Amino acid sequence: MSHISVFGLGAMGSALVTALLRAGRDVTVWNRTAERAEACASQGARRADTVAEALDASPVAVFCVLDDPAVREILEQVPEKLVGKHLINLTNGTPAQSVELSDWVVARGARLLDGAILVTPEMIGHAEASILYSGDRGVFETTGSLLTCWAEPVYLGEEIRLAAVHDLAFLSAMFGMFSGYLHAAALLRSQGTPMTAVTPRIARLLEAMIGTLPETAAQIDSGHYPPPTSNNRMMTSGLANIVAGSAQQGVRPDLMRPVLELFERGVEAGLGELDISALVPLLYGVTQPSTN
Ligand code: FVH
Repeated sequence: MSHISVFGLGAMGSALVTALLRAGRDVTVWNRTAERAEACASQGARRADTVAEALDASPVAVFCVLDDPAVREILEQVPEKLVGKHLINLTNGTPAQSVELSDWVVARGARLLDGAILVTPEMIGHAEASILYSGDRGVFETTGSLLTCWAEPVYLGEEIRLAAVHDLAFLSAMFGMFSGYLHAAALLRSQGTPMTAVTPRIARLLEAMIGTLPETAAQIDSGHYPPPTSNNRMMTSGLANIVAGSAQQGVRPDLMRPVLELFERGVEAGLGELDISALVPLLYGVTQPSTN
């Protein structure tokens, strides 16, 4: 399957096309704003004027657009063209949207592999990049040689929602780090400290904390929480100081208050002498996962 059509030529879609062209693939591209296809065309991709033309061009169609409703909007233009197609959706979405899209395309005779890209566009094609996949195993197996043009392909299983759940979880870890850093920046700037001066030290602290994650993961999985060196009660006190101290510096504590509330709930639940791993059960089971 050396022919492939790519829908969506934003930062990520364009990077996917460049990697395919470098690997010698025949690539047809379509983008809602047609002018954006020019850069890919100048690299050797064939430009399709319509969704139908792009779908006709290849047995495999890749989607990398803003969100899943946009994918659906594209496909709804030509549902009759989907019969027999292998679709790969690399668009960020929710687990329910993955299930809904899969049901919709399968009912129209196509097969769907869902993907979660774990890197930024400039890392596509590099050895350390990986993309997680779930859904139709046959699509994963028959398109394997093209998936490796982009990143290490990791197949999670046939349940279509798996890639979306992993995607959102990995992004949560990333946004948690970014939001902490943004709060730190506001606090330090309130005192006139340049971020460039302190960021190397912040990065060293974060790297040290990242080193503790495998141990935290083992505790979360086993539900066994050995006595920690840094307990939740002590950290609750520190978090309360962050919230109060930020307000004193004129900094909105909005990003940190929910973290303090979680730790306070943990202490109230009798988890004060344990490690952060013991707080995870307080975060789930609030509602049943939805099935569509
Ligand atoms: N860029 C990144 O760092 C991350 C890395 C991890 C994966 N994400 C996801 O990839 C999807 C695309 O992201 P992107 O970076 O390419 O996004 P943009 O550069 O903003 O391009 C958006 C493209 O989506 C098209 N589009 C938007 N709405 C529609 C629609 N209703 N119908 C058809 N196409 C639509 C847009 O078209 P246009 O504005 O040029 O006409 C762009 O092609 C995304 O899910 C990330 O979460 C990227």
